[in-house]
Amino acid sequence: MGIWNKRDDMIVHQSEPYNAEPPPGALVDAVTPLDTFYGRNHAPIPRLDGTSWRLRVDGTVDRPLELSLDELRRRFPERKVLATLQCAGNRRADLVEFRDIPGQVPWGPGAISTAWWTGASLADVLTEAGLQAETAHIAFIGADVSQDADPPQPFGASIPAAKATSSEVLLAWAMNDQALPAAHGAPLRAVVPGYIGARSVKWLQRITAQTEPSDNYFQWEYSLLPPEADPRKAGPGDGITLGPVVIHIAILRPGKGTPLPSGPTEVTGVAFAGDDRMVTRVDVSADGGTTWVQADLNAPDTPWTWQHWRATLTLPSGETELLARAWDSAAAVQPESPATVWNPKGYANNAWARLHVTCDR
Ligand SMILES: Nc1nc2c(c(=O)[nH]1)N[C@H]1C(S)=C(S)[C@@H](COP(=O)(O)O)O[C@H]1N2
Ligand SMILES: [Mo]
Repeated sequence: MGIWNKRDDMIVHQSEPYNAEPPPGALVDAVTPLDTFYGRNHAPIPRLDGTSWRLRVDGTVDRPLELSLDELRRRFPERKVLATLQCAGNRRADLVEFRDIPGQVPWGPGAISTAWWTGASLADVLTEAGLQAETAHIAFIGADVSQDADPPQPFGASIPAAKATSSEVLLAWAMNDQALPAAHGAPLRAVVPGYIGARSVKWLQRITAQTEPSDNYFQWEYSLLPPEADPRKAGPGDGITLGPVVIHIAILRPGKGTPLPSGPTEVTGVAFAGDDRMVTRVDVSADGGTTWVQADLNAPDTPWTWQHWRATLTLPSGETELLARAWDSAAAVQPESPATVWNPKGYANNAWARLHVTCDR
C-alpha cells in the first residue's frame, strides 16, 4: 500500500503536497476504488477532528447556519450520486510536449476518477438558510492553507447559484459507501458534478452566498489564458474562468510502450462530457487518421459520469499512431492537436487522444 492508502503503482508527481494519478489501465471500471482514485492537493492534507468541526453557512441568507456533522446528517435527507471528478489539468503532459509549462503538475490521462458520493444536497442546506434574491454565486472555503497562492490562503472556489441549487451538487461525507478519506476531504467536501475538480472543495469549512464570484486565488487561477499571456502577471478577471468540463477522451488500453502483435487488438478508453451533456460518439483510427471506425460506447450511468468505449482495430506491423476522438450531445468536437489548445497554465486539454505503438509482425 502506498501513501494515503493508495495502490503501490500510483504515479506520484509530488508527495508533498500529494499529487498522484493511477496508471491509465486502472481506470477501466465504471466506479474507481478508493485506493485508485487520483489525488490533487495544493497544500498538505489537513487532519480535521470530525467532532469539533463545524460548517458555517453565511452571506446573503436569511438564516446563517452553523452545523455539526451530526446535525447535517440528521436534518437533511441523505442523497447519493455517482459522479466523475476530473482535474482541469488532466492530460497537461500532452500540452507540455508541444511547449513547456513550468511549475505545473504534468498530469497524464489519469487525473479523472468516478465514485459514489453520499451526503446532503447543497440545495437543501441553502433552502434552510434562505437564499436572498440577489444571490448569484455560492462560495466554498476549505481548511487547507496553500503556500502556492499569492498571498497564502485556504483553498476556495465558487459556482453559480443556479448550479449550486441543482439536486446533483452534494456536501459529501462518504465515498463509495466508506467514510470520506482524509485525503479526499474528511469530514466534508463539496461535490460539483460536471464541473472541473477544483470547484469540489475538500475539508469544507464555510459556504457563503454572495453577489459576485469568489475572490479566492484558486477561483481565478483555474482559468484559460490566451497563449501569449504571462501567467505570473495574470489576475482576477483575466482569461476564461473554468466551470463545466470540456469534452475529454483518453486511451486506457493498450498502455504506453506495451509490446503488441500486429493484427486485431482491442483498444479501450474513456470519454467524459461536461455539465449535463453526454458523449454521443467516439471514433478511433489505427492509421494516423486516414480511416476511422466508430467505437462501442457505454451509455452514461448518470448524466455526471464518464463513459467507457472499446473497438477492435487491426494494427499494422511496425510503427503506427492510435487516435481517438469524441463528440458530445451538443455536437461539440475535439481539436486534432494539443498545439491548438495550448495555454500558459495547461488547462482543459480536450484534443484527440494519441498513442504511439510499435507492433511485431
Ligand atoms: N480544500 C481543497 N479542495 C480541493 C483541492 C485542494 O487542494 N484543497 N484541490 C481541488 C482540485 S484542483 C481537484 S482536481 C479536486 C481533486 O479531488 P481529489 O483529490 O479528491 O481527487 O479537489 C479539489 N478540491
Ligand atoms: Mo484540479
